[in-house]
Formats: sequence, C-alpha cells, structure tokens
Amino acid sequence: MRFDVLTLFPDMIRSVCETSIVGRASTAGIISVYAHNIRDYSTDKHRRVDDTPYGGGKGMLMAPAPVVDCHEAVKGMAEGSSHTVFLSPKGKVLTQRKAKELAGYDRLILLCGHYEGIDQRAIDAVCDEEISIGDYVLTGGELPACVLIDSVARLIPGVLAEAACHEIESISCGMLEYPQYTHPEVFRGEAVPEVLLSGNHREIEKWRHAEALKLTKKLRPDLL
Ligand code: 4FD
Repeated sequence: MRFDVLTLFPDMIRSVCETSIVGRASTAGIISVYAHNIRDYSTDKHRRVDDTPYGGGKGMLMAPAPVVDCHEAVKGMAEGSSHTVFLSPKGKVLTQRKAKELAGYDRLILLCGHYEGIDQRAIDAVCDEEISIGDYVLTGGELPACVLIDSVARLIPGVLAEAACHEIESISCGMLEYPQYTHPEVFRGEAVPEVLLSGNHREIEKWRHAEALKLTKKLRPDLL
C-alpha cells in the first residue's frame, strides 16, 4: 500500500513514519510513505502558499492553486486509482471500522491543512472524504495524517508480527482489551492473576473475555 502526504511540513511525516513498526514496514517494502511539500507547487516568487480570507476574519488560508497542483502532480507519480482524504476537525471521526475500510485501498493521498484551513474549492476539487481523528483542534493535519497511517498500516498483512494480532486487540472485537501481565510474578506486592499461571488455555480465554466485558461495561458502555 502506498501513502502520499501533501503537507507544508514533510519532515514531520517522515520522522514519524520512518520510526518503529511503520518505518520497518516501509523498509521491508510492504508499505511506502511519501511526503510532498505543497510549497514546492507555489508559483509565487516568495514561495507563499497562504493568503487572507475573503469576507475578512482572523488568520490566513492555504490558497487553492498549490494544493490542487501538488495533488495533480502526486497523483501522476504512480499508476492506478487513489483515494484522497483531507484531515480536518470537520471530518467524520476515525474509527477502527474506517481504518479497515481505508486499508482496502491500494493508494491513499492525505491532504494536511495549516493556518485556518484550506480554500474550499481546493478541498472540493481533490478530496474524496474528510476525516477527523477526534473532537479537538490541532495546529495542522500532520499528526492526524500520521495517526491515520499508523491505524491503517498495522492492518496490512505482514506489518505486524502475528497476522491475528490486530484482531485480538481492543476495539477490533468491539470491546476494550483485557489486562495483561508479564514478569515478575509479584511486583510491589501485586501478584499476577492466578488463572494466567494455570496453563489452562480454556480457563484463560474465559477469564480474558469476562475481564474485557467487565472493563468495557465500566469504561465504555457505548461500545456494547
Ligand atoms: N481533529 C484535526 C485535523 C486538523 C487540524 C486544520 C481546517 C484546521 C484537528 C483544516 C482547520 C485543517 C482533527 C488543521 N486539527 N488542524 O483530525
């Protein structure tokens, strides 16, 4: 799967996506993440990409031309169809279900806004959908883009060590994850639950399911 990120801060995307599991998946060639600087598509002699909003109001907006030109150029950098997502507080909130849906595309193009946002005509011209990572405002769409890439990349076969890994985990099965323990057996007076030492895998599965249900009822009853 290929990700192309259109941004004013490509290094932000690169530093995150070259690290840890996503970075390893890129090195292994299972996914590729390319960050493109929208500023490179400015035709202004000072490489300006922002301008004042019509009708007045605070702050600056990203002008449409560099965004649309960058998108067009990036689209042409690889064959095949692509799906373009704009990261914005106005978007539909990212869920595990949406991540699974996005993992079905061969190619995602992610558009990151800065300042007070992007000229609506550029959004309308290039975006297939608008996604938010949650109900809060950030200084740019770069962190949301990295969150989206991470959530999608880990669903691509071969990115995680075990194929079943992401299915076992919280949210995927509609519940929060059961508590987990590693060595030592007793830590600061707190022992690991007895059943986990029993070697009885049926009993362990039953306990984990019960714990997950209990936790979900208590913390996130809306998920049930
Ligand atoms: N909640 C999110 C996305 C972007 C963002 C921006 C319009 C501001 C939060 C378009 C206004 C982009 C989110 C950049 N903040 N800030 O996913």
